This record gives sequence, structure tokens and C-alpha cells, in this order.
Amino acid sequence: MITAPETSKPWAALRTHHEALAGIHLRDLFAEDPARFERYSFEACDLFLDYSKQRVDDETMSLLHALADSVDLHAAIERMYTGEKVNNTESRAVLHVALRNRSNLPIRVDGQDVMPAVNDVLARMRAFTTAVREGHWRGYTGQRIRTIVNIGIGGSDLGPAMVTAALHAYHQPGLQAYFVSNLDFTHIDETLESLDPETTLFIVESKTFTTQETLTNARTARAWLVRNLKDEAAVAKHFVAVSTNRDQVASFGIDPANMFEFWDWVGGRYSLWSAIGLPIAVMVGMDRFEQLLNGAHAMDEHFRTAPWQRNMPVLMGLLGVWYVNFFGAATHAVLPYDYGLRHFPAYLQQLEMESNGKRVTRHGEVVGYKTCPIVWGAPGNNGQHAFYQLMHQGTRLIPADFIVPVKHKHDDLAHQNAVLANALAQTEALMRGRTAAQARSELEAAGFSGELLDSAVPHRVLPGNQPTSTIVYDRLTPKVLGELIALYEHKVFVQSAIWGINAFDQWGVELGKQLVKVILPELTGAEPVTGHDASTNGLIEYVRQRRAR
Ligand code: G6Q
Repeated sequence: MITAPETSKPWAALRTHHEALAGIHLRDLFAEDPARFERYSFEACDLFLDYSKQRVDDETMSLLHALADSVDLHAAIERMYTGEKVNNTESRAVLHVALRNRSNLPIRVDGQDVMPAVNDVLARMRAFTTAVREGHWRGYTGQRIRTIVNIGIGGSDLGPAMVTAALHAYHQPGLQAYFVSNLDFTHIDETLESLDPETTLFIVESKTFTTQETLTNARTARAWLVRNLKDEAAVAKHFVAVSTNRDQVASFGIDPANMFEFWDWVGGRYSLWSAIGLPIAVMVGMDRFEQLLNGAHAMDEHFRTAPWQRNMPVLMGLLGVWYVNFFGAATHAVLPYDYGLRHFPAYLQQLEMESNGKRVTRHGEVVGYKTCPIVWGAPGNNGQHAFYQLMHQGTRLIPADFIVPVKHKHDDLAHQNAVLANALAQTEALMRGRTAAQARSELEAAGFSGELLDSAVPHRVLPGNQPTSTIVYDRLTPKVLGELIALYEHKVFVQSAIWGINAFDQWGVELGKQLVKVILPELTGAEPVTGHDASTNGLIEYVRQRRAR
């Protein structure tokens, strides 16, 4: 019998334990235990995690592990991996693990092994991407493809865009990739501006192939192509689609022979491992795309088999719960010190917040506790010159993940060492802070005295005690990136299991889509608009008048 998390014994024990631990400074935890780093750090796959700067001790960890057991996390993991319909509100299995199941052992949905279909699509992706990269797939006028433009949004954009940027070191020279997602004409217009239609291939990615943003951009791109190449027949050589919806692809005018399939058991934000990864595979080649899958598979195996004490996604998920539900943290920062990962925070915002931004349990009861924190972040050094001030001296607890490569893409040691030093300096400063006594003596050494000294001290105090984890890897290879993404995917799953929510639906985004259908005709109508609240009615009227001016 699984109990609601907040009524379980470990939850109550964690509350009591929090009261005892909340007043203790990380400085003191380090002073008490010289082996703290060894105790609270480990490797999984190619990643190293140091969580010794987290506000935990052995008791915290064993209570958090008990919390995982109280929701039967192990059984929840097995249900996902074995194709049960764990997305209960949409009655779907959730099998991104099948997309990268490099063991090839059968995984069944409704009694049917999905692996042959997964492998078929991978083989088609290989054939197609090789043809593009080697110049066998040519544009309508016989020219080689030099540019790909991915058109998609949400899960059909953020994952492939993030990975394509991260793996820039592996791009084929002479090929360029663009990602168009925004509905504002400016995005597609500015992208097409510099492109040559004869050498451009559009990849239209949409699970449903009904998404307004994607279809609007795809129509604009199609019109641009036909206008320039002066023949409808050119579309067949310049447009391919990735979708689960063959009929809609055909009715848009893309030959289903140029469509790469995926399935309803792949969630949008978990889909970069499917044919949605096609732009990645064009840019880095299918061998490297498969290395990305290998990395994710290695993390999948780790997550499924490692004991809680040494299970990286479980540990990161539990630490998040510790801060959200016991310390009341409202946010979680992700700070990569790797320029390749500059889009990782935005990608994680969708992964985490669309998955766990839920207020009812799987069974529809309103939860009595907080769920997903606000996830945010930016590449480390840029963040330091922007928002770190608030982390050091603001009034909020902000747990953060520092993601740190030992080597960057280029072997320039001056850059590499400076980046590393900054990352390590920040976690130290966030943990230790600066006491009033330290501030005072530093100021005295700088020549301050008397009233000037007294008034300067409080401004120089940093309370510290901000918890951070540091994830270290060697270099951002496709395999390492696969591990890192899968790590966060599973962390999200762990938290959903603790909170008792369904991480795989997103009903919250539907209402806005419905209202668009009402408002769109009203913007150009002549009738007075009265059907909404006064603000929305007023804004529609105001926009109409302003446009008429
Ligand atoms: C992801 C969401 C959402 C989705 C987009 C695009 O999990 O479902 O971000 O990916 O709305 O949807 P389509 O791929 O159907 O165009």
C-alpha cells in the first residue's frame, strides 16, 4: 500500500529532522567532517557528482531514501521501463527508454515489441542523413543541401536545438542548422533572409502536425520555396516531416515517403531520441547520434539498477524534494560552465516544469504540498555578471546545479582554467559566504576604520549556506551529453513519483489554445467584443482601434 507522501512516516521524520538541520551552517558541516567530500560524491557513467555542499547529513539521506521506498519508487521505475501506461490521463506508455534501448531486448506495449519499429526508423534516419551529408540527396535544381531549417516548437524544438548547439564541435563542415519556432513572422523571415532556397532543406517536426505555430511557419517556408524555385514539385526535395500523424503530413503537402515516424508513447519533451533528433543526426552524423543514445542508455541502466545511495537521478530528485518541501525553496537554478550547454536551462525548463508543474495527483486529488520549483539558469560566467548577486546576498534560498567540464571543445588552457576557477570559486563562495568578522578584517586591511568601517561591514557580509551540487565530466561528447540529459529526465521522474503526479501529460497548456480560436476571429471582426472579462474585451477593442489608426 502506497501512502500519500506527506502522511508517510519518512515525511514526518524529515520535517523534524529539518528543524534540527536548518540552523546548521554548511561551514560547520564541513568543519565537523573532513571526509565530507568523499562521503557525498560519486561517479555514474561518465559523470561525477559532488553533493557535499548540500545541506544534508547521513540522517537526511537515509530519510530521503526511506521516502523513496515509501512511494515504492522501484516499482514505479519498473512500470515505466516495461511499457505500462504510466501516463494515465492519456492512457499511454512512456518509453523514451525504448528509443535508446541499445540492448535491443524486447520492450512491449500492448503485447507488441516496439524495438523492431524503433530500429527501422533509426535505419531510415541513417540512410537519409547519410544521403544529405554525402550529397546524394540533392535539392530540386540538383544542388547539395547546405542548410537545414528545423520548424517545430516545444518538444519538437527545444531538445534538438539544445543538442545541436551542444555538439557544434561535431558538425559537418559546410552544413548549417537553424531552428525556427516562434510564431512571430520575424523569426522565419530573419532566418530565410540569408538562405539559398536551392540548398535549403526544411525539417517540419510536429508530433500531432496540428500545432498552429509550426504549421504557420511551415506554410510560410513552403510558399518562400515555391516562390523562389517556381515549381510546386520542388517541395518533395526540400521538405521532410517528423510526425506521428501521416494523414496530416500528407494533407500539408509533404509526401509520406519523406516522413519519419514516431509513436504516441514518446512524449514531446522526451522525443529528441526519436526521429525528432533528425536535425541532430544530419549535423553530427548518425554514428554520433547513436553515441548520444548510448549515453542515455547507460544512464537508463544506472537509474534502473543502482542502489539509492549511489543512484544519481534518484539522489538529485530527492535533494530537490528536500529543498522544495522542507526548506520551502521556490526555485532551482541550473548553471552550466560549458558554452555548449547554453540552451540547457531553457530545455530543462520545459522538461521539469511541463512535467511536474502539476497540482493534482495521478488520481486527481489536489496535492497538499508544493511540487515543481521554478527552474531557471544561464551559462555560469554570464550569470555571475547578472543575477548571482541575488544568490549571494538576496533573501531567498536558491539551490543550484553547477555543470562543469574538465576540458572544453578547444584546448585553450587559459580559457579552460579560468572557467574552472570561476565555477569552483562560486560554489565555495555560495557555501561559505563571508562573515562580519571576516568582512571587518578585510576592510581594516584595506585601510578602513571608525564609522566608515562600521557602516561598510554589513554590505560586505555574504551569509553563504546556499546549497549546490557540482556535476563534472571530461568533455561534452555525444555520449556524455546523452547521459546528462537522461540524468535530468530521470530526476524529474523521481520527483513525480514522490509527489504522486503524472509527469507525462500537460493539460494546463490546452486552455490557452482553445481561447486563441475564439480571439483570433475577433481581432479582425467588426462586432463589439463582449464575451470575455472586461480586461480581455478591452484589450481586443484597444488593439483593433490602434491597428485602425
Ligand atoms: C511536450 C509538449 C509540447 C509539444 C509542442 C509541440 O511535451 O507536448 O511542448 O512538444 O506543443 O507539439 P507538436 O510536436 O505536436 O507540434
